[in-house]
Amino acid sequence: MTRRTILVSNRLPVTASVEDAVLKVERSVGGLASGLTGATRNSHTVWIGWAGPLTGISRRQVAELNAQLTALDCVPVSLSSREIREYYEDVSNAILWPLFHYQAERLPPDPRHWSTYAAVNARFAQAVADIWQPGDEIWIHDYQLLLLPALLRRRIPDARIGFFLHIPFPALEIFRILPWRQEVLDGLLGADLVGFHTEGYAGHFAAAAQDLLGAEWKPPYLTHQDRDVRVGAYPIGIDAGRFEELARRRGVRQGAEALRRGADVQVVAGVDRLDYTKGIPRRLIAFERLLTRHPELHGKVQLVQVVVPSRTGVRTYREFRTQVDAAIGNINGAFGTALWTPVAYQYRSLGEEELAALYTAADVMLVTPIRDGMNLVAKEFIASRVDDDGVLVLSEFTGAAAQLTEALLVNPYDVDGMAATLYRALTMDRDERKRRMRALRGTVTVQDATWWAGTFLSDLRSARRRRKRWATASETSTPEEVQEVLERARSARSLLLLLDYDGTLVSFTGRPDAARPDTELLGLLGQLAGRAGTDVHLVSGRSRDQLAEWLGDLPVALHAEHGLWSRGAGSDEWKRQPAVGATPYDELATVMGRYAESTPGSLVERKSAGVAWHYRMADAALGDQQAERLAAEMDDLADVHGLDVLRGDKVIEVRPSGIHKGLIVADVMRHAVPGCLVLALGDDRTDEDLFTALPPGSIAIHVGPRESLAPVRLPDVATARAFLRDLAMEPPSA
Ligand code: GDG
Repeated sequence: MTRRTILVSNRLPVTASVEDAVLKVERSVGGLASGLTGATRNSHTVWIGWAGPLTGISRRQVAELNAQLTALDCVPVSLSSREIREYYEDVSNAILWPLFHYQAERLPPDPRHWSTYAAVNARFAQAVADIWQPGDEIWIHDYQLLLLPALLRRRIPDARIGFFLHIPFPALEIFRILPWRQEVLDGLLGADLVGFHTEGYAGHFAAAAQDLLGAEWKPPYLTHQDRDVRVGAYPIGIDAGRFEELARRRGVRQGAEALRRGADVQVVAGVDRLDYTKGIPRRLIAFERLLTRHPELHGKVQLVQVVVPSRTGVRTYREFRTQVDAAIGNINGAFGTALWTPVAYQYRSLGEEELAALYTAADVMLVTPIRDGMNLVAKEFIASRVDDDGVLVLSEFTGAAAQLTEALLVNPYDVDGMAATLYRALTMDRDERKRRMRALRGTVTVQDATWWAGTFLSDLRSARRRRKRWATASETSTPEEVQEVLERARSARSLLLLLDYDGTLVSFTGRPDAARPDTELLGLLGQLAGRAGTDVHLVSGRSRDQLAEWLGDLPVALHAEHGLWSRGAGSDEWKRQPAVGATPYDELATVMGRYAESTPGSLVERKSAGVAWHYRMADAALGDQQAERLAAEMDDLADVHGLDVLRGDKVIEVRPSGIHKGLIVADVMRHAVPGCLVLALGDDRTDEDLFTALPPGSIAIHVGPRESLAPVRLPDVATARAFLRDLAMEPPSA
């Protein structure tokens, strides 16, 4: 089965048009689409989203559109015009967009239509759930779908869900303004991985989740309501190769020449969607100030400002256009001559060659948003500069500023400073321009779209997941609490002890076969087994042979390989749990073998119903990193073969589904004295299965510092042994 990546975004990456009554549908190329082509080579991509407004489309053409979309692996979500108005324009673009860009004063006085936003998110959840199959990963995009991760988590608890926010995540004091802040956080925390462009945004999100939900933040994981959510920075990249290729085309070079109109005029370029976040008015004032301060530049410099129409349905955007038009008119009116227009203004979308021509013609690229998630224009300009020339003036309030440190960074609110920096850019010497541009090109061509999508998906696949609900780690139990449990156990007529071995009775050693029981332990187990009315069971992940060799002479029952095999006290005969499937040994051993080779100190252990990779002896950081990767790779195999992937203490074990330590409890209880007290001791996640399966009234004791369901907690192996020694001994007579 090929893995599928299901991408979900408000808009499908298609451009549909009806020309001369003929319907045309094309998949658009862009950062996301092209990045994914590179990153998902081994998986199949399906895209879910809205196909866009298609006014004038006939009923027959709708059917045709759907057929064409299917052929492009696109699944349309249909939205009514009311839904588009309320979910897309009113909530997404008129509330979330300004607030997340720190424009709180632009919020409507009475923010409304959250219910439509939630309903549309639910519709997207339905569309995803309809096509999701086990093994598929889901990658959700952007602020229109903030509730979708949790909605999907509820429907498909096992799905791997990633979310990426393309706009900034604001600082806590701004985010708190949102009336639906709680819903947004809950919504995002349904994902396994939440990605942002910068560490700054990721930190803001983590701060909000801590402050408003009480989540716990141990980078890179946020833990809330027993779920771990990985949070990180994944700066989006562009298809740099495409812009390099465009820049080399003859038509583009000619276009650039035409724009420059000879070497005498320096071109300053601005390319933006018409949006108040892009900083156009302040940029215009800065340009005007440059002309005022430097009359020698009159006739020698031209700002080519392309403004791409955007969100024409939102009132503030229409008003904003009027403002920009007027500002440009004023500059041209004040400074222009019959031969020179200071600002060449184009309110339209350019073709890709025209855009590339402008990027290559520009002496200076002005990218000065007052806030911008990343800003791709800055990166596209750099990628187009195959001549290693041109200066980028970049606002420090863009996500790109965190990455493109060789640009001339400006504070767009400091208009004087911006004018001075623009002057510096226009007069910068060639060596400095080239040095800076080469460094910028290094970043943009390496951290491109494929790198971005690849890093995100790889982290999504290896994000930590918990299988069950875990109680939060707390302090160890008080001496009084321990004493109370001890008394209960002592006074029970019959006692059934279920004891884990490694980490509970013996401390961990580098090699698994070095944890042989010492004489003290053998004596202690013998004493416990000899205690009146007491049955002792050892429940371990180890092999039958090892348990038999080490503990086979004791009158205790043994349960090997997490309960797959059991033998009674004093018996030599192992019984296998019925109904446990086969293991694809070779496939598992081959994959683990690769990790063993690339992780010095780690080793592969083949068990009778599984394979384990141990990395206790490996370098800790490398081992943990490799373990995450291996576990993710194993998760994929697990879906195909019906296997369980167990993340133990410095071990990843894979075995057929359905084997866990809890399995033995029912069996053991069938043969136990009715009414006996069950006392279980364990230290790792595999023991949590045992604790969960215990009959009511049992005592679960957790050993060590980890989180656990067990209400009683002992700090370490020594204390656990001391507890058992106290139990084995008769209480001193008063
Ligand atoms: C959001 C975030 C984040 C522009 N004019 C023309 C044209 N464009 C293309 C550019 C660029 C894209 O539009 C604009 O991307 P930005 O990144 O600048 O801005 P947003 O649209 O606001 O995008 C932003 C981005 O998501 C990705 O995560 O960087 O921060 O706001 O690709 O080339 N393309 C053509 N003609 C034009 O006239 N063909």
